[in-house]
Amino acid sequence: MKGRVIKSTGSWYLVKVEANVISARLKGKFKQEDLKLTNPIAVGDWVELEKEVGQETAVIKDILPRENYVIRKSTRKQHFSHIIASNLDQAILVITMKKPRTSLGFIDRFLVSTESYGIPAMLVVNKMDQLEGEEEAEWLRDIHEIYEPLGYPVIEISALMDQDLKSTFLPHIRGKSSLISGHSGVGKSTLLNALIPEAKQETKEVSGYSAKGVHTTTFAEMFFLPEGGDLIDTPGIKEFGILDVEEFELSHYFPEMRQYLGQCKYNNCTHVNEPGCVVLKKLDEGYIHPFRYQSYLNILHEEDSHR
Ligand SMILES: Nc1nc2c(ncn2[C@@H]2O[C@H](COP(=O)(O)OP(=O)(O)O)[C@@H](O)[C@H]2O)c(=O)[nH]1
Ligand SMILES: [Mg+2]
Ligand SMILES: [Zn+2]
Repeated sequence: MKGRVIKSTGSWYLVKVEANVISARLKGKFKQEDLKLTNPIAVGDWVELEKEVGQETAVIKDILPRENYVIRKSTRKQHFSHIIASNLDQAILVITMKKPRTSLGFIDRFLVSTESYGIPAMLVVNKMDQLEGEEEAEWLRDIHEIYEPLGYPVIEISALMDQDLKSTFLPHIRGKSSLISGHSGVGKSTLLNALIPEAKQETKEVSGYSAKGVHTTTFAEMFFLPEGGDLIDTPGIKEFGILDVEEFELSHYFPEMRQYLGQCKYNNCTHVNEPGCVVLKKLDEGYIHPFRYQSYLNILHEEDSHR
């Protein structure tokens, strides 16, 4: 039989097979794509399983090819990665203006990583009920002005009190498999509980100034929407890795630069200071947002230091 992994707890996996959830374990080793992985199976994987004789449990015999996946570089093993989730229709970043404030740089890293996996992304601004003052309004305006023209939807919600969650947010997630991420404290668990009462996720008050790191769980878990589709929560996961790229390829993951690629004088142009660079020209002309270009440079230099 075939099923989809909804939770991994180390050696046991919960697998949804039609309307049932079955505990399953792995037997044997699987050949994995080209990746060096610290975990063989991830939430979202479709697997082939077999009931164990005389038991409620099952054995996972095979993993079906992954349509896509999101990884994090392993902190323990060099050149190894940890698969966070797979077979996603989209990735949702929940962001907030304050408590905690999500920086544009963090948003850009998220979007570059989802671009590198080929997964569509959207931004959900939560805690709209707390937005006040001109500086905050400006942050929100920037978010809309920068990201919407690039093709990333931006929607505004108040997970804690939104009566309209079902009309504003649900249409974006119904029938899809969506990964939810964002800093700790932005309201991911609150949002899950509002949409899926059975999720019963623990929510944590954000206390103090930099309370970004209070984690309750560290395993990704899939929850099913009553209206169809699922949400995958990634508690404790700060950010994803970017798939390995050469320097001159990073701009492929910036939609506003992608359209000019191949037009620079040098075909391995990194758009930093090369003569005849079309990206730099478009930046000057105002077609590329300076904040985005700054993020591009930051990521270029960070990735460089990892080499
Ligand atoms: N004012 C306000 N507070 C919210 C909203 N959504 C979540 N919170 C609060 O923010 C805190 C962190 O929420 P939680 O769901 O635990 O965040 P998570 O770490 O992303 O899962 C909790 O105290 C929530 O009650 C919202 O829309 N408005
Ligand atoms: Mg949470
Ligand atoms: Zn260039």
